[in-house]
Amino acid sequence: LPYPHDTLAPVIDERTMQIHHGKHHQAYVDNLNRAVAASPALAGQSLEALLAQVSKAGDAVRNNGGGHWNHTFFWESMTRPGQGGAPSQSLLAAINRDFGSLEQFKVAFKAAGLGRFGSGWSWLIMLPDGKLKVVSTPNQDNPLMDVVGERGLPLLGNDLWEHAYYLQYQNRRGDYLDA
Ligand code: MN3
Repeated sequence: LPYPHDTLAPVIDERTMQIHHGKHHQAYVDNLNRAVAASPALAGQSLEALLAQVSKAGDAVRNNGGGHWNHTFFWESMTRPGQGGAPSQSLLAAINRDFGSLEQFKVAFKAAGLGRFGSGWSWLIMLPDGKLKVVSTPNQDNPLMDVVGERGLPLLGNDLWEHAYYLQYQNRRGDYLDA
């Protein structure tokens, strides 16, 4: 974790971070290592290479490789409340072009999070043609995988699993997404 467990409070509380990073994310890492150790053909590849052809790698790599990539990206995307900056000029220009405004992007991103039934992730991705789009994936799938409907480069991702917010927000996923 690139910061102490209490860094994201009060948006994400310390206890959630301890369990989420120390237990959930750790389990994805441990299970991915087990899957790769059991299948020599998978060894020596980057995680991104595995995910790009995850349909051939099996469910253990899909679920746990996705889990490891998604959480690493999620931790690195966040910082202390109040210290996050505005989008860079080029990103903001692309957001304005494709969503109308930053506010309209936020509405779309929240709607994707609320619309995901069960567990999964919401994403802002860049499509191969450079256009930005909001999508959501089930479970630990992500837009780098060859099993998802719409592939693209993730620019932002949000964890929609209850373990990401339940201690602090209980059933109020919308409040978590707003925060
Ligand atoms: Mn999680």
